[in-house]
Amino acid sequence: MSDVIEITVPDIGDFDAVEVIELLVSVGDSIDAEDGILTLETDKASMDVPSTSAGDIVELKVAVGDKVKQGDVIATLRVSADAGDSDDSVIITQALPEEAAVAAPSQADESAPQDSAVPAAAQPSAVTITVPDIGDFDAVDVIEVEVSVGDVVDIDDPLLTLETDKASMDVPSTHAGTVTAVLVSVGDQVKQGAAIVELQVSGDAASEPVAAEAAPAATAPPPAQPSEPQAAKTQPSPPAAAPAAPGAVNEAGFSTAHASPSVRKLARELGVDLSRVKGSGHKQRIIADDVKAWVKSALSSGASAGGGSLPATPRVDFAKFGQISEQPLTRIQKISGPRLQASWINLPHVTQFDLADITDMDARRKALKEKAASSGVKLTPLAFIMRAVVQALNEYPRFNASLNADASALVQKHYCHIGFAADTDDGLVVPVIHDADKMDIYELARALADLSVAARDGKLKVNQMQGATFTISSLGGIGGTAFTPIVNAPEVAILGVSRASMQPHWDGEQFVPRLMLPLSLSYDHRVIDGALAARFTTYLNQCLANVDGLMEAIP
Ligand code: CAO
Repeated sequence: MSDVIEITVPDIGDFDAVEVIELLVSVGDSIDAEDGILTLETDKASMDVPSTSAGDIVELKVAVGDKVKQGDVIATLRVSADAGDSDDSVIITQALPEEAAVAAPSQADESAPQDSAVPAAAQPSAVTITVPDIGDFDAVDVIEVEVSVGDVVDIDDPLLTLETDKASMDVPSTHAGTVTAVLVSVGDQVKQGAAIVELQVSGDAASEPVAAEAAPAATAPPPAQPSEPQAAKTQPSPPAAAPAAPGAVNEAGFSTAHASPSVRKLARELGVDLSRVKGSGHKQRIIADDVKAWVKSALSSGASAGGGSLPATPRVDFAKFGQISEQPLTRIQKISGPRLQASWINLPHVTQFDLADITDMDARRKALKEKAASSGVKLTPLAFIMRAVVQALNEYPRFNASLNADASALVQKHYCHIGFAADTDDGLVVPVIHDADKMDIYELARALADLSVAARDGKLKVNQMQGATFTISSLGGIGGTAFTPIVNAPEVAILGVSRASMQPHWDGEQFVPRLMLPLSLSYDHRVIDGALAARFTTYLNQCLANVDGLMEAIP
């Protein structure tokens, strides 16, 4: 047996609408008495509201931006029966069964006798909907809450939308019922198992949950960085690190940083990611001087590197020169833009151009095309190119690697997952063909077609956009003779493919027509030297020219 207690706002003086500026805990967190639950801010001060007891957070009743006053319930906490604290600011409301998945009954149910003779299944009961399996993410942003208290929902109705750096997905309801509590707000971060909504459902429905699967709401952008919380864990301590750009704060790390509200406020004002600051106070508490020292050192290291913030492009009032209209960027474009920019700024890019003779390859493709089509496979040059790329990556594994978080070591990947840029109405996405090295031409062609359709229909699953080790961007179906693709960081190279054209080739005695494929290999010069890049494209050309080698069965 355990008690659930309510934590309320204590006496905070003569304020009756104080803003919640930070949540310091999440549902499921185990906390000690006196641990901060949230930070409030008036126009004069900010303050942490501590927990009155040790226990596990069952529910957060407020979100950042809410206004609260003395006595408002901010969270519920499950405490062991003997740990309950009878402090004035907490009220013990009810005992809960041990099953965490079943939520506390709503206020209206509290009068119901606990030992009622009616079988439990026939009574309305409360069900807590949790975040289903969403892949390897442990801090996913809630970007939309689609229900409110009082709404009636059916099974599979979307409750909220989550967004990772690669995709957004709806979390559907596993039960039909009436929403009695919404436990998350836009801007919260959640992980698998986090409680998000409480429903009042009929007894029968409560016992038959439907397995929920997060459904992609839209497809996602190309350059994929490692997930931020992971990257943050391995970030070196300052002062070596550069200052975090505004918006680059690791919120999860920030909220758990050991710092007082005033220091947090200072850090937010200065755009300092507290998760990267080392505390010099008692028990490594971060004090104001640590934040200031971090800023100073970050600025000076930026200055000595000739860096500092980037110069801004000119702001122009376009309307001064004629009529204008504005079209908002799509969600995918808003996500992919900063990623592309980050790669462009952080990676020293070089592009190696080459021309591959694909005359024989294309003749073979055309010969096989109809037969392949009769089995439902559209055989485009890209499947052959992908097979050749796999062979080249096998020969030059440095292209199938990434730098680690502090760029001190090369992480060699012993798997081969090839991403390919796909053009969709909403922007560029990069589906990933996993274990491409284990596929023959036909399997690659089928995977390409299936993933392209899913990308254009906005139906790519999260794992279909993760884990690429190398990316191909083909504009061959459209045109052009060369381009400079941006590396899909943290990968170290990307192959751009332009449209093949028949060109005169001198065979030593005469000009002969050959079908030539333009290749543009962009690479991260920190990892790959120009000579290696030229060897890679030369080898790739040989693979493309050796059509029998491309068609060989995969061992
Ligand atoms: N040279 C000549 N013809 C080519 C070719 C090449 N390099 N690549 C493809 N083609 C031909 C195909 O054979 C096909 O012709 P048929 O219909 O007569 O057989 C036609 O062009 C169209 O091909 P496709 O584009 O439908 O298929 P694909 O497998 O080549 O490409 C995909 C699939 C998803 C990569 C492509 O559709 C796409 O979205 N490309 C755009 C990628 C992009 O935007 N990159 C830029 C990123 S950087 O900003």
